Amino acid sequence: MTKNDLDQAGAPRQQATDRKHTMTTAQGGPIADDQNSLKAGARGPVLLEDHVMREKIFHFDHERIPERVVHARGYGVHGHFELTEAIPELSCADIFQHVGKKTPTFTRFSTVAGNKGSADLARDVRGFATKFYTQEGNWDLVGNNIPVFFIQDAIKFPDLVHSVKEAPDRAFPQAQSAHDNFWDFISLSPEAVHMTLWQMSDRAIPRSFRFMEGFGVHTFRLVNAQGKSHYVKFHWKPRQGLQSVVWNEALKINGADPDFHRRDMWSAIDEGDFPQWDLGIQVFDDAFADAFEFDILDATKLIPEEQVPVRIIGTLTLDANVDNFFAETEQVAFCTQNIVRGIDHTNDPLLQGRNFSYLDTQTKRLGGPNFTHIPINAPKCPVAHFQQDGHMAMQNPKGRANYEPNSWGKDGGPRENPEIGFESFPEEVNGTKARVRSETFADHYSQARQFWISQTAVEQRHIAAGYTFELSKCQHEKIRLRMLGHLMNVHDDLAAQVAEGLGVDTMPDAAIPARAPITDLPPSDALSILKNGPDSFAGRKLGIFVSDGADAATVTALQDAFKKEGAMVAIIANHIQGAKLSDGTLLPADEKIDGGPSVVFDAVALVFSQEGGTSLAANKPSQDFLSDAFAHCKFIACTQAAMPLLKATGLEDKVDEGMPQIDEASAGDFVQMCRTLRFWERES
Ligand code: HDE
Repeated sequence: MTKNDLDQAGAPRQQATDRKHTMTTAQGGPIADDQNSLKAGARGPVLLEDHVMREKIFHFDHERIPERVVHARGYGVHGHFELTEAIPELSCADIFQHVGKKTPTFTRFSTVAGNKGSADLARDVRGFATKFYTQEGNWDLVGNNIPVFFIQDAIKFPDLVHSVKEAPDRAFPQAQSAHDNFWDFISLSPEAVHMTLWQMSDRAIPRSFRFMEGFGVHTFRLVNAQGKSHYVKFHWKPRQGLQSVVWNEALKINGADPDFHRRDMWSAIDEGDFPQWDLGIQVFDDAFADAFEFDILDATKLIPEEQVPVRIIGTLTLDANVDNFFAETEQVAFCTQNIVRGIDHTNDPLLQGRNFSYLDTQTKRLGGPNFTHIPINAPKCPVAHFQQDGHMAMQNPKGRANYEPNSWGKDGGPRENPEIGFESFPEEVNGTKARVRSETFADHYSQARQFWISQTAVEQRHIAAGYTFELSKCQHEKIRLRMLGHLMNVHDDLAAQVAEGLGVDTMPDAAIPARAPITDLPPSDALSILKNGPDSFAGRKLGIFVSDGADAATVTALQDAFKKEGAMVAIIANHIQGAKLSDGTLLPADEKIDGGPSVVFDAVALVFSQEGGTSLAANKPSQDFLSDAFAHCKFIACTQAAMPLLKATGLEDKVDEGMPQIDEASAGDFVQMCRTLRFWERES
């Protein structure tokens, strides 16, 4: 380093040697010194004249834009949608016409309640919003990972969100629903009961964005070229299969890696393991809608797949991370009213309210009406209109005409086009103007019960435990009991388990239902996570905990077998520099044991030498690693030398079939075992 590379105080300067790499001001002026402000004398006052420093700090001061009111914490990824089955008979939308057609997309996953910096594993609904840049304009499918919603009418949305977010006086709790305000509101809003069963299930703590479903939630319309309409519900089915974590694991992941979900998505895409979802449609007509037990405009209800099968018509592949988080993920502006010809809205009062809210909120967040000029929001098809000016306008009409009709002929700018222009489905509408809720929305418990009876025993236990945990965080008994009164209308077993969990001896009165629940709806396998798991370990992560002297052949065999399966493998050791294996090689570690707890892996292997195993047994993080993996029903492969650690953790007599002995020869068997993801038998 020459003297020229250091500033007066000895700090290193990195200097450009050509114009291309030269740092400039926002006005493009090259900057000579980015280390020091302009002063009157070396120890003198800083001068107001310093335009370089002032501009830099001014811009920094304005870096923040309002975070989203809900769904503030999110993660966006580029991709494309490919049509695998054309549906011109149902919709004239451009993207649905030709098999093989690829449409670029941008998808943002999110939690709902937490602020922008909150932890990923909050118990919460996940947003699943996709912008399709179609040739006939942008279509935004702004959905969630749960197919129903808490409320039926948009006018209640601010109340719902206020109740779940931090209380105005104390500004906590944030990013969680386990508190009085939330359950107070919910227990006074019976329409929300069905959604809370989903929210208390492991659906609300997904293992990864890659392993969850997505749903458009509302009933939409598909309209074909002849103007014929069908109703439709949209589904995203992950090709990776469904998977969630367990609650105790979620709590610990939030501490170990609050960025768990975004890191997972980033790493998978970075490594070329592109997640895929099939787009499915449930299509039905007025006859079905009239015969269906519930109102198809009620967003607190779903249509069981057994009643209307999901037809797969295309695949979404997420294949590129963003270049800049702010420019893309933060500035992307999803709007439910962004629809294209061939897709239309219905009268779902929640959807109608959303169609106002999203445009309104983008104007506030992004500062003006020209947010469609930002590249991530700009359509990738021709855009022509007479909208002009406003904050940060990038594209204004050219030429003299900025109105229509005009008599300037070809120079007169764009004209309407009835041939390809958007047409609303001409639904007949009449009625008395009134603030009412349709009586067909009055059933609040039947589908909640159907959801409950569709779950495996493991999942039912988790749901009851979810309610127990959350309601135990409510300090007011009346709220706990009021909620219990609703659960009694869902299912006796659920109510009994939660009552036991809360320590309630005398059951409260059941809530009075607005309409008597239907108690004989059949179970639906599609509603269970565990019945829809993957059949491989691909996309999952194995943690191999190695000690010094560990058998190199076993480690290599595990690495090879799991990589062949399409899984990720991480090495954990007592030191981040790595462990010296039996063959004398140094295997670098991805994590030091203290920072690589088993909760961030799907399965683990303990590959120790005799000496290494004895010394690690006394180490608290190693004990936690094993005892958590055991408690969370993970598959745990152990070398014989892991016995001292099992002993230290109190597990020596509890070794079960989910804890096989591992050596070079059995690595393949361990992969096979891990395909079922967890050894649930341990839990029961
Ligand atoms: Fe949203 N919702 N929402 N929502 N929502 C927003 O829009 C709103 C609802 C959903 O990654 C906001 O840009 C109202 C249902 C997702 O950028 C806001 C109502 C579903 C995202 C808004 C609902 C959703 C949002 C906040 C009741 C599932 C994140 C910032 C009528 C189908 C999109 C923003 C992203 C975001 C309003 C209900 C999904 C305030 C009024 C139901 C995935 O406009």
